[in-house]
Order: sequence, then C-alpha cells, then structure tokens
Amino acid sequence: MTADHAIALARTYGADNYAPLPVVLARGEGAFVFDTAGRRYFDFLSAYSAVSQGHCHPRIVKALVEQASTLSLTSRAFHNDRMGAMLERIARVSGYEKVLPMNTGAEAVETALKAMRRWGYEQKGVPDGTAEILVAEGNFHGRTTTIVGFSDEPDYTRHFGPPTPGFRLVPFGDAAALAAAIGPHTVGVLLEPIQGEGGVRIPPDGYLTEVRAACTRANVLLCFDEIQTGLGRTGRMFAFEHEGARPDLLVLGKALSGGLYPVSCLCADDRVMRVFTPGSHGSTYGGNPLAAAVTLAALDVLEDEKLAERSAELGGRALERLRGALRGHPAVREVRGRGLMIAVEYHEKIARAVAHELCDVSVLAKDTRGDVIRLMPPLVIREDDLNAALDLAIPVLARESRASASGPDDLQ
Ligand code: IF1
Repeated sequence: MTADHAIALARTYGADNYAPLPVVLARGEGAFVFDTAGRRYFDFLSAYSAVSQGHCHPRIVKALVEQASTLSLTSRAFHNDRMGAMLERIARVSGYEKVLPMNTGAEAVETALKAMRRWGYEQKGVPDGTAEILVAEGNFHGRTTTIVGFSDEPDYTRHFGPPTPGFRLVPFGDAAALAAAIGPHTVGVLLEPIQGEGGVRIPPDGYLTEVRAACTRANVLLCFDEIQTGLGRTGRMFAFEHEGARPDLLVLGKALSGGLYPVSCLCADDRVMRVFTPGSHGSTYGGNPLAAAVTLAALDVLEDEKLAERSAELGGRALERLRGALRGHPAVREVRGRGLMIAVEYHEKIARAVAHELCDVSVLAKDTRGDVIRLMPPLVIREDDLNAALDLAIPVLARESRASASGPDDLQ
C-alpha cells in the first residue's frame, strides 16, 4: 500500500479526530520505525511512552504469539490461569498489595476515581453524593466524558458537557494552594507527577512530598496517574520515587504491555481496594490471559534490561547535550527533562513546524500545547543511536528562523 493511498483511506473512512504528521509507518524495530517506502526514522515519541521497551521486542512478541494460540479471553466470569501471575508481578514491582486490571489508561483512571469516591463514602464518612476530588490545571488523564469534564483544555472539552460534578481544579505545582483547597467533602487528589500533555511540566522540588503530607494530614487519598511517567520513563521505576512520595493509588498503563496490547491497572493497598465488591466494577477484556502474558514479558524486559537505569543515564546525557546546544538560543524558553522524558519549550507556538522539520530529517517527535516539543525515545535506544538522532535533531531544534506553525494546530 502506498502512503498516499493509506492516508486517503484514513481521510475517507476515519473520523477527523487527529491531525497526524504525513508519515505512514509500516514496520518497527527497537528504537526505529520504517515508512511504507522503507525509509527509517528514529521514534522519539514511543507511542507516548507505551513502546518504552522498543518496537516489537522479541521476548514480548513471543509471549503474545504463544498465548494467542493457547487462550486469549475468558471474561472474568471464570478464572484464567495467567491473570494471577500478572497481578502478583505488578504488585511486587509497584509495592502495593492489590492490583485491578483494566485495558486503557482512561479506564484505569476511571477505576481510581470510583475507588476514591467509594472510600470517601464508606471509610471517611462523607455524605453520599457530595464527594469532591481535586485535580490539577493542565491535567490530562484520558478522553471519557467524566475525565474530559475536568480538563481545562477547550479542544478536549468543548461541547462534551455537562461535566460530571465533584471535581475541582487547583494550580499544578503549588502545594499550598492544593492544601488550602481541601474541604470537608474532599476524598481524593488526582495528579500526574510530571504533566505529559501539559508540556512535560515538572513541578518544583518538594511539591510531591508536600502534597503527600497535606493529603495524609487531611485524611484524603492521593492518586498519581503514572500512565505516562511510570515504568522507567523518568529514570526511576515510578516518578514519585524521585521524592519518595508514595501515593495511596497508582494508575499504570502504556508501557505495562510494551505497546503490544492495551493493558492498564489500578494499584492500591487493601484498605482502599476493598471498596470494590462483586458487581461494582469490571471489564470484558480486563485481566485476560493474553494481556497477562504480554504484561509479564514486558515487565521482564523492563527489569532484565534495566530500562529505568538506562533512562536515567541516557536521559541525563541527552539533556546536558540539548541544554549545551540550545543555551542562549533566542527562540528557546527552556530545555527540561527527567530521564528520557525531555522537552524543548519555545517562546512562540512553533512546535508543530519544528515537528514537521524533525520528520524531514527522520526524527519523529510530537509537539504539545503549541510551544513544546517532546523527545521521548524508547528506553532501549542504543547510546550511539541516541547521539545520531540528536546530531540530526539539534540543528533543527536550534534553527534561527522559521515561519510560524505550518498546518493545523496540535490536536494530538
Ligand atoms: C491521545 C496526550 C500523551 C496520559 C495520562 C491517562 C491517559 C494518558 C497521563 C489516557 C494518555 C495519550 C493519549 C493520546 C495522546 C496521549 C498524550 F498528548 F494527549 F497527552 F501521552 F501525552 N493519563 N495519553 O498521558 O490513556 O486511555 O489513551 O490509554 O491521543 O489521546 P489512554
């Protein structure tokens, strides 16, 4: 299939809810993807960090293929012989007593919201129907009606109302403002430890610790959405480890399956997870044997290949190189990052144009919020490949003049 034909089919039969770069990918291997003409690109998005283990990792592919021809789906009406091992493994890796498996990130976030509300009514004693959950300005937690209802990004929310009540926005990165917003009906706080879509916004040092302390003081549950930051992306297994601020609920997705299958989950200790009783929550595909086999292999790869450590080392060196190359550049506001989650922020909304130009030099990266370019290669990338990609990307990132954003605005 030619690229033009593939794009024409998507335009003709697809909903118009994305504005992708004009590249049609047909194959992936490790840190590389290849288009329909066989041209090789560095993948510097990693499917928003879902492909941290690299494209088509042989160990994960093997687990998928073997399990697919053995047993794929039973539903939770019956036990299956693979789910338990997955739950045990996630519990060990995360350090929580209990794990509730779902499929997409948004579903796992919804699971966390339901858990916090029930805990609020049944454990904290908040009057039924009045629970409030605090969320951060600039948040991104998925696309369901409830979740977009508390987003402050008009592209995500416009005309999808009325919003689900019971959520209140507080400024991101301001622990005092968050503590002050906690009221008698507050049952939980939901945050990304580093905001991904918000532009790789890293909160000030001490923020996570102070938020943790404020929640403990007020008997409010703290939930971190580590769907994007988790599983090694920021140089630790979880971003909350940078401050030792262990949340009461932890939401994981994306790299949990290394990009081979949608797998997400909620992790929590029993005092929270026990709010779920038979019939109160579920999913046809959640916890299926295929997901379990893939997740076990994806976590094997993460641990055996020490991907969190790689992320810290390679990310630290890449950040230093980018800072050196872009320091003092008139168009660049800031270069920031944790591990291999790196962003270049410009003064103006030129990031979409930069993404197009990076694509031209065979580096696939993604703009967000108009002024930020994210650089997030798979954590398995070899150091010489990372340097080769930076050799290509830096002259583009540092280009002195360019017409402002070409093409439509960033709509993911
Ligand atoms: C899209 C962004 C990234 C997430 C966090 C939950 C979810 C996501 C922290 C929902 C998903 C994705 C979804 C994708 C674009 C993307 C994204 F730019 F929109 F914000 F990664 F940065 N929590 N993020 O980042 O997970 O239900 O999608 O499995 O096009 O919506 P999901």
